[in-house]
Amino acid sequence: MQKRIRRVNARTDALYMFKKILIANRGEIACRVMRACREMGIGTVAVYSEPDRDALHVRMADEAYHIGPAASAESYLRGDKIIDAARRSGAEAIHPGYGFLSENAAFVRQVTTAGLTYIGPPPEAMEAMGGKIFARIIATEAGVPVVPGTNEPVASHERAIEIAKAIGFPVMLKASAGGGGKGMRLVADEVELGSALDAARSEAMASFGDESVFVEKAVVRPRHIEIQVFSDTHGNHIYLGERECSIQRRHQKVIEEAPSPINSAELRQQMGECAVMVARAVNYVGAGTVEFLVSDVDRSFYFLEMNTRLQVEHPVTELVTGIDLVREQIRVAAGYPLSIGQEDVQLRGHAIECRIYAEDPETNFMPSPGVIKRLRVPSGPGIRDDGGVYEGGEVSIHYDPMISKFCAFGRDRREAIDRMRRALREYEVAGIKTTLPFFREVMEDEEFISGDLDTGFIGRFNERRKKPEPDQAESDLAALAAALSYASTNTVPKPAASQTGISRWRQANDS
Ligand code: MV4
Repeated sequence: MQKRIRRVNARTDALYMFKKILIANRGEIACRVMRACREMGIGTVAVYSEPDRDALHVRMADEAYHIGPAASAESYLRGDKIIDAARRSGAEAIHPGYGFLSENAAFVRQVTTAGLTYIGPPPEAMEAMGGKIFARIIATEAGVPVVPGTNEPVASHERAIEIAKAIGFPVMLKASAGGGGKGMRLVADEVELGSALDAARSEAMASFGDESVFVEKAVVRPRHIEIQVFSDTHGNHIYLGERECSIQRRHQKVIEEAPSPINSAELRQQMGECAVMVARAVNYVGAGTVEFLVSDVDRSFYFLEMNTRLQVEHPVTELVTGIDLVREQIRVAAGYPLSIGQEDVQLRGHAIECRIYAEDPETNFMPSPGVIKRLRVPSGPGIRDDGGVYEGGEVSIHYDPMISKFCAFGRDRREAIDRMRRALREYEVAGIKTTLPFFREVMEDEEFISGDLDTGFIGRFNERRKKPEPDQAESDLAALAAALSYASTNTVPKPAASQTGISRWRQANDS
């Protein structure tokens, strides 16, 4: 029986609370973290690159420090500059947000060596979950189901054929150092296996500098369902329900919801307890997400990976549990026990999130940077907009072109969809193209409304819209056109020699 968690109220507990936190990020997540700090009476420090000088997160912060030029490698990825800003500002803790340095164990060690508190998991937990094969081994040893396959890389065609025959086709080849689908190949039979293995290994080497590839049994028509876990420094580990994240485009989540439409209390408990076993196995601390593949055939589920950071889509979990995950992150980092126990977690209603981007759905989602000439964000019951922009502000071509994560909450999925439809019609952004029209169409789509989702949804939806994804070369040309048209009407700093608009955009979108 998990020991009862001592409930503490931040205002009465003798434990210390930070007075000032530096947010080592930008955009909507930096603004989101600052809102939690504000509610807790904690001072906020922003860091910004040159193009972000007038960004919303800089305006919101109590103080802001310039950390470098546009290139992330010279700014938001420069741990030394971020720590220097923390020292100069007197910040006692650093919140990494997501992306950038949020899963960089070396940065965590730099922060703690500098005498600061890192708001996130210990570096050892990050490292344990960073490698796909090692994560599989840990999950297996924790008694969590993983997809049948190998726990060591396969190097020869013969070995790959031997394994594939043992587990049965179709199989999935995956890069050990990879993620986000890079270096992944679905193989239907023995004839394709040799060439697929060569292709997967060369892509893995090109993407990650590590050509090792392992083999798994392919889960047919999988759903991507992930469990939010939370652990503190007192040995408490809980799960906060699941998120359905099967609607993805090029392995980037587009729409997320909580709970999953397959919403089974039994499946939730089974997956939640498995997720907690993984967290416990790596002595996790803080907010984490354990991803699973769920077979739409028999609801069997398999551990995919664990993300050792706060996720983009955390708002849908907050909406159905009523828990502020960033507030819990800050409290746990300051040494407080979790403010709730597993028996206190109750899910209520249904939440849907749309990731609204400055991209043009009519040109295969090419970036559409520029000045936001008009911005009207809807409100009303059950609406939440986690935005990082403002009217008159600019969406930079240098970073992920997210406008906001737009959520609708209802007593059930039907009400959440109705609310999202109404609100998306009211949402106005002028001066740049956005993915709003795409989401308005999805909310009318019968397959989406049915809730019978799997990772193939976007492909089928585009077919229905008669907008199949053109080949990469065509979309590269469109990206170049978008970048050039933007450059012709705006002063665009010369991109770093190593980066072009296309590769920057692709890095942001294909990671
Ligand atoms: C799989 C799979 C089917 N079977 N593994 C995609 C990236 C990485 N998260 C793992 N992925 C997959 N792994 C096996 N054994 C199908 C996918 C997959 C996928 C998974 C989750 C969300 C979207 C996806 C899109 C395509 C393929």
